[in-house]
Amino acid sequence: MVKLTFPKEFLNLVCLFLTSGMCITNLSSSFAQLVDPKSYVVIPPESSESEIISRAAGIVPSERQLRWQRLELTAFLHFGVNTFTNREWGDGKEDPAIFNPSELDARQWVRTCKEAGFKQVILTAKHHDGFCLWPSKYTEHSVKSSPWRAGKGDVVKEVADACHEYGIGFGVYLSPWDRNNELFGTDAYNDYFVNQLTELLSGYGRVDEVWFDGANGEGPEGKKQVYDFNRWYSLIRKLQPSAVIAVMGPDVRWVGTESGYGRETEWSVVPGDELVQGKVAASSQKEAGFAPMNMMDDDLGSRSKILKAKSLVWYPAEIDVSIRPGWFYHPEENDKVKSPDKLMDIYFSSVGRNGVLLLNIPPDKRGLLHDSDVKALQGFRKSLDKAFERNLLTKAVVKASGKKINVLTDKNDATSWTPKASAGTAVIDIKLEEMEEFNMLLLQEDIRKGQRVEQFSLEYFADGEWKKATSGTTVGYKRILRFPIVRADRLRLKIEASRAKAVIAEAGVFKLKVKS
Ligand code: FUL
Repeated sequence: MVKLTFPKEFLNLVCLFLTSGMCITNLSSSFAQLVDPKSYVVIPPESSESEIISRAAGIVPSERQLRWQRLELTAFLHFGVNTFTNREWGDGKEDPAIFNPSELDARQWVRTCKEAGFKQVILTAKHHDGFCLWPSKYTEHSVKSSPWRAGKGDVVKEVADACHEYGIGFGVYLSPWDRNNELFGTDAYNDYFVNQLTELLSGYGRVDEVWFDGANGEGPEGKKQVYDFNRWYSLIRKLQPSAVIAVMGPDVRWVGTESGYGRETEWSVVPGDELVQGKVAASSQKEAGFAPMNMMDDDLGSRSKILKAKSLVWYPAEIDVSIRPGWFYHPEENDKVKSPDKLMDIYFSSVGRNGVLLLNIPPDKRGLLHDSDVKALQGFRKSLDKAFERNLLTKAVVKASGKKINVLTDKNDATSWTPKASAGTAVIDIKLEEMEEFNMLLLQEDIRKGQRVEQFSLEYFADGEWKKATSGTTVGYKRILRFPIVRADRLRLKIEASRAKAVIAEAGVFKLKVKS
């Protein structure tokens, strides 16, 4: 059973500002360093519902959050001593001699991910076992004590170089929990951790994401570690200012499940107390036996939730899931790799629900992505391209209040349409070139203006009347809805409720081939 500790300093820091009622412009520079002022607002006591809603509608992502959201597909690479012991969690007692991949090729990992459409890769530089995939100066428990490349190898460097060569983002997972290091459970461990972070963030070029998980177990003799999160965050902002800090961090929120299925209603603007890291730790994986967790509240940011909040923050959801049952490679799972159809379903339920997908593809003992995983990724890419091949709106006449709108199909999420009337509601009329069958709707808000849409629907005209094809609540960066196939040439897209004027960047209607 893993005991959890709470990062008190960060919690105190957040609480100080959340409860102080301070106006955002008065925030101290240390807090502003963590959370961009335009991504956070304190709600003055006695605010009316409409004041709170309008403040919520005005919160926008930081530049680093916007870049991250636009990636849509990111990949996780779990690799380390567990790959060689066939375990999910190592105990830190592994002999480094077991780490000896015979054909390690980080370019194959990165190329495969890139060809499948993944825009960023995150490597487990150190998992809970404490074994470092780079030759850290601060421990002997690393690749330098292994026979691999005669102790001269550096997996972090090979992956970072490959990402930079192929032009995709690079991120590191550094486990705060360390079952090898004897300092764990003492103040000196925070220095050790800072030293390791410094190596990773200054020796490998640009780093785009730093991922801290919520697991925090016991150290030697039951010692508990109080993590100095605040110091770590400041260091990351200093050394890699454009990197997002995810999960136990202020930029990216763990969605709350490892199943790959996000919420139907997913707000990126949530109460500030979602930033309190103890909450994340409490719902994180607590034992090595891997079982997908499901600890999701219904929704975090709808009116009923934000009307009670003392502050609001842009804190978007990342959805992590493994392509296999486990996070690390196990040969007996080669026939349990998720199929392209399953990956498509996950895509629709993560990227299509205002999230970023973080799909884990673990390299095998050779140091290569296994053929079963490569094939699944290739099939996924093919299905994805096919699904979005033909947007029926591209050749349609799309109008609102009698005026043509052209920006919704320009494949540019930085151009947008907004209704003239100040009310949140709007109707977009669509006339297709000819009668068509369709079963999928895609919508995108221009989140640089905030997340606003609360209710929308798509209707089609058939048998002399308007009928509902589908409806939903939130849109956010991207929303995709599948529905039973219908046939029509007239459609209308209704924005039925919005926190302020909707700002729609993209829209699409497609026919998705569904296997019978
Ligand atoms: C969890 C870890 O305990 C798992 O091993 C895995 O790394 C997952 C992504 O995060 O907290």
